[in-house]
Amino acid sequence: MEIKQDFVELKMKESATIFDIEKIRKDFPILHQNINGKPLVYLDNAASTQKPMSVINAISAYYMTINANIHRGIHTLSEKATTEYELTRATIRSFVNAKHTEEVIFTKGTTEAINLVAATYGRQNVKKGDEIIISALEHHSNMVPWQMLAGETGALLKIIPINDAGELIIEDYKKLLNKKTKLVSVAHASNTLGTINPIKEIIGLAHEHGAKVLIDGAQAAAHLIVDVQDFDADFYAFSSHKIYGPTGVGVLYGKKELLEAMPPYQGGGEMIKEVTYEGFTYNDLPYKFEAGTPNIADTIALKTAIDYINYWGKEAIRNYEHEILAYATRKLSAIKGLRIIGEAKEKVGIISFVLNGIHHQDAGIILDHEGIAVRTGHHCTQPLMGRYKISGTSRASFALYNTKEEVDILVDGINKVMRMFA
Ligand code: 7TS
Repeated sequence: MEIKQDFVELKMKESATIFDIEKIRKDFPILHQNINGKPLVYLDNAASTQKPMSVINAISAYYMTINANIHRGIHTLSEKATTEYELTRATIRSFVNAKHTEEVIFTKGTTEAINLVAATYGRQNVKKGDEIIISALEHHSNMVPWQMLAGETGALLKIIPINDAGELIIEDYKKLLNKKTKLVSVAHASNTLGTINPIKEIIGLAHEHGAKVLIDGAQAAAHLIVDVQDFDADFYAFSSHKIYGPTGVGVLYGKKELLEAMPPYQGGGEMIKEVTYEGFTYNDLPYKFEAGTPNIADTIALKTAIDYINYWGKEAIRNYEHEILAYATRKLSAIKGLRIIGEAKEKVGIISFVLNGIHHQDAGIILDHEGIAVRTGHHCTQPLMGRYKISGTSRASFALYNTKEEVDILVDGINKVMRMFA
């Protein structure tokens, strides 16, 4: 409650004064430590973000005060846990602007959310000769489930190509669409290139052909405004651990009429209405898709993570991260022998780069010696590496707590790598 009041007051002021980077950094205890004798510079946020103290506290508060199984017990603790758990669902409804709370399904993460759609909607609706469209920049999580479905059903998987900057070629996408297209599944933002895809246009075009669209929002949910009704997305998936929340929780948004028509994903407790020795009937949404005891503590703490994002405001976060991205792009571009992979006009705070004649793994190890955490490798986008004829990249990815000073440390680190291999 206090935070909400603060937020309203802060909202009145200009965004520069709202976005208090000193205070934000203090909220993340993990940032204040030395790694290999150097202050930690954490630039692997696309893999997983760090957690503010409020989220860490929410997890222990749950176990210390209300731990009990949900939706089952009549006793007080069970009721309290259920209320808190369902409060996260309601918070997510508003976070993504879904029309109905029961359109929010909890999963383990983005990966499970996509697999759920492929295994239920996919198996029910995709037949031999049908077509599924994904893009060239998808994470393996938004590629392999569709390859599996295509293999199982005899459907054809088509790929939207990208230009050298890493942007989807929409004219080519239009040519891939036809009345056999059943599903289109693309990332809101690329984890390797940072490209923000024009998802509203992509969805609109698919709908003209009667196809449904899943948006993989793993790299967008913490950084961009998500409005599933405005996008007209049929499905939207994201992971808690990439939006300052705990690991082990994800979200699948789906349009109510689609979710209602889909068969359940897994069988077990909670997803049933009635069971006899002969069979069962499904429970209502959203429980139909939530068999078994879920990750209660972390789901409850996810609400705190969303409160944290809302406190600072998505727009302020986007503006700040954009400034860091622009600064880092300028600084890294000036390094001789460094090539940025992914130069789309619209990007989230992700910069992949290769260094002339230096393996990304060697670069990563030396940067780690300097206390700098970057991700190296193919970033679960192996086909995309093939598209650029490289084996991998080093990737710096930014979150709301990163600073220009940290970018300067990264630049010094890269210069050191270059000197060592000169
Ligand atoms: N989709 C995208 C676009 C992603 O970036 C990731 C994870 C996933 C799906 C899978 O999410 P999960 O939470 O289910 O694992 N991306 C990364 C990354 O870029 N580095 O580590 C994980």
